[in-house]
Order: sequence, then structure tokens, then C-alpha cells
Amino acid sequence: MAEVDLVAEFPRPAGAARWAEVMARFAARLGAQGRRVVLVTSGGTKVPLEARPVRFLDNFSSGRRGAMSVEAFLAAGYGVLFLYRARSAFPYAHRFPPQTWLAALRPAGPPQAGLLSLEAEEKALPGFAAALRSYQEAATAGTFLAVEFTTLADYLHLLQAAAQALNPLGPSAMFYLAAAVSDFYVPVSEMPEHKIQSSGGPLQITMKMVPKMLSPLVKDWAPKAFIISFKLETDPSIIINRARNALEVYQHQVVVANILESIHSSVVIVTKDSETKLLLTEEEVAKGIAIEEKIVDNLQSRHTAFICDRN
Ligand code: 9Z3
Repeated sequence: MAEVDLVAEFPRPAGAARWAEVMARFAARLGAQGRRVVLVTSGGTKVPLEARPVRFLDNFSSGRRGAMSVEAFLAAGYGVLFLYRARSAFPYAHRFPPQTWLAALRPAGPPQAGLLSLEAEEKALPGFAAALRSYQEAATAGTFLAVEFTTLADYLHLLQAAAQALNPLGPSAMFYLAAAVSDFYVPVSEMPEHKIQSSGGPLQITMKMVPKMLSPLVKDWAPKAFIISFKLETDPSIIINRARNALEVYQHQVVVANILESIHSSVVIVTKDSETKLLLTEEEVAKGIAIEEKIVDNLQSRHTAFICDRN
């Protein structure tokens, strides 16, 4: 698809216009403070197979990469726009699934003057108070905005709106595209309206290629921004070439290359003229250090150099 006509191919989600305004205001406010702002996309997209969908195509992404990276960007002083798959990992909260706090927290007496007191053994919820503090600090400072998507169509429209919101920040805007976006979809015009019947026998579906949004993002939507895409493969022998190929085709700044079986312990940061392997040692894992801290640290330095260069 040469020209991407999002509206014609993908139904615009309800609320997209309102989110576009909220994102533009968020970016403008942080830009006026002289803050860098990063868009972190996270989680997998859901692709309906029927017009009144019962079945979907989805993928493995848990959103952990995105959630952990948001924490590291906030700690580094960035404003963060988090475009994430509904019910995937959420910054700070993902460390504490309900079964941990449901068992650990208990009411500490009846509410007094509208204040509910809860208590827990410190050991039962390690890091819980620190996570609450970090989240609430970002919320109070107004440096974090979370926007949900579920389907591929939601994602595409919100990505475009986010890019347009960040465009006025020029090189101070970073795009960190960690979401696992479907490569395939069924156009609305070709979808069966009702649930596909199994009485029809084995199912064959032809899916179209999803247009690569990196192309209009780099060329038109936010041409001055610092743009990082992620490349995922299962075959280590092809990953670096695939990453280099993406840099050549889209002309953006960085590809973070990862292999499915080691996504949370090792990545390679690939640029036009460098390859930097980031690895977690066993001691770092034992200390609770996450690979995202290293990725964000590395990219932050590159972003500084990029901004200096553009100015
Ligand atoms: C990634 O490669 C992310 O690192 C993961 C993170 C999705 C592997 P989790 O959410 O996993 O922590 O479970 N994201 C991009 C994957 C992708 O589909 N990239 C496209 C490709 O490889 C390029 S846009 O072709």
C-alpha cells in the first residue's frame, strides 16, 4: 500500500478524536517545560476475523518490555506517553499480580473520616510501597499518560494521533515502538458478518498485509523525532540483517533486535554504523536489574547526541 489511507481501511475507534486532543495537550505542556517526551508502544494487537467478532488473531506479547521501559524513562526524567494493549503489563502494577496483594493486604480497622487503612507484612509485598510512590510521583508531576488500545485499528489510529501530538517537539521527542503489531489483517469489506461456522469444514483465510506505519511516521508524521523500532525474530542467524534492512528501508535511527527465547536477557542495539550487545549477567538478574534499564540508559545517551547534532 503506497499511500496509507487509515480511515478507509481501518475503522476509527470511538474516542480517537478526544484522545488526540488529550495527547496533544500532554505533549505541549511537557514540551513547554523543556522536557523530552517518549512514546512507548506496548503489547500485541488483536485482529478480528469477523465483523461481529467472536474470533481474533493475536500474539504472544505480554507488554512487559513496554511497562519496564516506562519505569526507566520516568526515572530518567522523560515525559512518557504509554500506548498499550488493554490488560497487558502496566508500569509498576505488573510486578504485583492480584493474587499477591489480595493475600497480603488486610484492612487495619474500620475506615476513619473517609480514610481506608490497609496493612501488610513488609516481606509479603517487597517493593510495593516504592512502586506506589514512583507511580504517584509521576501522576502528581503529570509526566505520565496512558492510552489503551485493543484492536489493530485502535492501535493504528492512536499511533498516528500520538505522532502528530509529539511532532511539534522536534528532536526532543522519542518513539520507542515495542508493541508487537500484527503484519496481517482481514479488511472490513472482506469479513463475514457473522461467526464463521465450523460446519463449513476446515478454515482457510486470506489476510492482507498491514501497511508499515514506520514509513509515514518517519517521513511525514514526526520527521524530526528520534525513532526506535524493535525487530523480533526466532532465528538468530537472520536478526542483524533484518534489523539493518529495516534501518535502510525506513531511514530511522535505531533498531533494537531481539530473539524470542532471550527477549528479557539480551538485545542488540543496531544503528547505521554500530552494533551494541546488551546482556544481563546472573548477578544483575539476582539484584533485580532489568534489561530495559540498560536499553533505556543506552538510548538516552544516543538521544542526547541526536539532539545536540540537530541543534
Ligand atoms: C519487540 O520486539 C518486543 O521486544 C517484544 C517484547 C514484543 C518481544 P513482551 O511484550 O515482548 O515483553 O512480552 N517488539 C516488536 C515486535 C515486532 O513485531 N516488530 C516488527 C518486526 O519484527 C517490526 S515493527 O517485524
